[in-house]
Amino acid sequence: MHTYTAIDTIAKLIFAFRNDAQWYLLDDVSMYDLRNVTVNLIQNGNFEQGNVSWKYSTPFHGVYGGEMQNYDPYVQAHSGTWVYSDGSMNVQDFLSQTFLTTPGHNYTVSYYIIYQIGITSEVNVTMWP
Ligand SMILES: [Ca+2]
Repeated sequence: MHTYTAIDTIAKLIFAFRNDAQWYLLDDVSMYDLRNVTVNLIQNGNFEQGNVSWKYSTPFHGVYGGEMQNYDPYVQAHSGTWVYSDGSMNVQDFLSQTFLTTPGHNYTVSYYIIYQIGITSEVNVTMWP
């Protein structure tokens, strides 16, 4: 679990994945304003609505990039049946979501990542700005 102090009225949570040649599974992403811990600011954080609310990009055109998956026999969701899986090879690809923030408020992010270690495995979790 990490905390973030907002400096603007909007913020973006960015996941960057690379795994040669294995997979990451991401599920149950949440972002809470510590002054209002009842509202998850991340839409579709459990991926149960499929491919909505999230923005996927693969600017370096890696193969085995990320996608929402449902009932895949090779993946196991942490909640429900949907999960995001990503095996981007040689380069990173990105999954992000933008949400509204209040400057000065502190936010806490949490998520579940399951992975198999490959030759090169890296995941970066970044907040912007
Ligand atoms: Ca799920």
